[in-house]
Amino acid sequence: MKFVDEVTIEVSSGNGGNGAVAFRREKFVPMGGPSGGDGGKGGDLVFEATDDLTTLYDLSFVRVHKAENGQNGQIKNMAGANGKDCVVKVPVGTLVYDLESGRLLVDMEHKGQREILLKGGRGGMGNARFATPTHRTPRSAEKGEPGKKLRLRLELKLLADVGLVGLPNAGKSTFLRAVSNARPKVADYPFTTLTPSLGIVKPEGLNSFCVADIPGLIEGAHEGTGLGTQFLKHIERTRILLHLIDVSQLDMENVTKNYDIIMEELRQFSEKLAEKPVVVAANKMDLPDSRELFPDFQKEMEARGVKIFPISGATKEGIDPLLKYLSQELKELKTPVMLEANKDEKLYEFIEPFRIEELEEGYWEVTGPDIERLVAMTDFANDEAIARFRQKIKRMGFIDELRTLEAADNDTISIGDMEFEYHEFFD
Ligand SMILES: Nc1nc2c(ncn2[C@@H]2O[C@H](COP(=O)(O)OP(=O)(O)OP(=O)(O)O)[C@@H](O)[C@H]2O)c(=O)[nH]1
Ligand SMILES: [Mg+2]
Repeated sequence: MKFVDEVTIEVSSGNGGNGAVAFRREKFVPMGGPSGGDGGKGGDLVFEATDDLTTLYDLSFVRVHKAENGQNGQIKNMAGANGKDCVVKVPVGTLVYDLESGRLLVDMEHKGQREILLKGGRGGMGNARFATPTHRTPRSAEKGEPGKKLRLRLELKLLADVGLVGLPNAGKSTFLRAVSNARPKVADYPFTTLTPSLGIVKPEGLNSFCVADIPGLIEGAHEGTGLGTQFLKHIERTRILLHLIDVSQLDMENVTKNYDIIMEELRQFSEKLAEKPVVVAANKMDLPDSRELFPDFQKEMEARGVKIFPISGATKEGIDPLLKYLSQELKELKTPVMLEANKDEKLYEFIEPFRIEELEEGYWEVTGPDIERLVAMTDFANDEAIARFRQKIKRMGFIDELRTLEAADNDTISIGDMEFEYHEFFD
């Protein structure tokens, strides 16, 4: 059974710290050598797949995740501290999409898988790095590289953790409504439920999990009686079966017989299903007849080594201990096999050369991560930094490209947040 749990979040990596401009102070020397340290690296934005989570429920509360910025460089050649990474934990089976383009970025398919989604900005170099034999007192440093930001859509294709089985009218849909956000139809006649539905259960302080409600089963279902077993395939990949039994209208003999009927139908359908851990919930315990019958039924089930809980989907009594038990059992069981993600789509990458486009006569827009980063990291209030900037863009082949495109002296060149006139790249 496919079920899509979805959430939109915003993530960013940390900015790199700025490089420092500083000079050594020595006795009787007013200005010693340059000693500005490098800025620290910004923290990475990392995704980690864990099987401690089975839904995206927890992620719907914290929508913004940001790694720490690197600290600025310091005097005395001290580098700024690196920013801490931000690790976003997601359930195994989470698909990470870029919200804007809709592209699949990463498929978090293995437990423990870690992916750096956004790299932190590089720290700017301090002025100590720019000293050369002919230029001993550089007065400029590099600014830190800005972190990156993305809006993501997370999609979890999961299988239900718990499958509800039982006779028609046992109260399966009522139970699902009582414990989750799902709203399946409930009515006092058999075969009310005709299609499966799923709900996410979030017991307080415990891991959330997913429960599937399917149509009721009756004797002979494996031969097609009632709605047959066509819906059992939906719970074949669940991890625990919760067998609901209405104990309000039966005597001891019939209640165990009903239990056996369902178990036999499951076995007839598949060995795999029959091998799953089964928990029994004696339902409708709010009714007096149920309370009378329960102690004997409990003994019988326990004698067979079956875990049993008295509950009422109507009044919700007894539900908390059951959910707690299921949540803990699920934590110990292996992760189910997840659905295959669409492997054809390309994974995320940040490799594009710069692109120059003449938006209108004399106005050029330049895009590309390398060149935008260079602009962001240059301190344009500083002549030395500007000189370095000019050298670098020349080496990138950027000036040649503009020349080929026949940019004119007073044309405007827009890069990132800055606008230049073409001649400024030279004089
Ligand atoms: N008193 C009492 N009635 C309940 C309880 N749970 C369910 N019922 C009633 O039992 C009837 C059947 O409930 P459903 O939840 O539709 O049962 P179901 O197992 O989903 O039935 P199908 O979908 O037909 O297989 C409804 O009239 C419910 O109101 C309970 O805990 N106590
Ligand atoms: Mg139902």
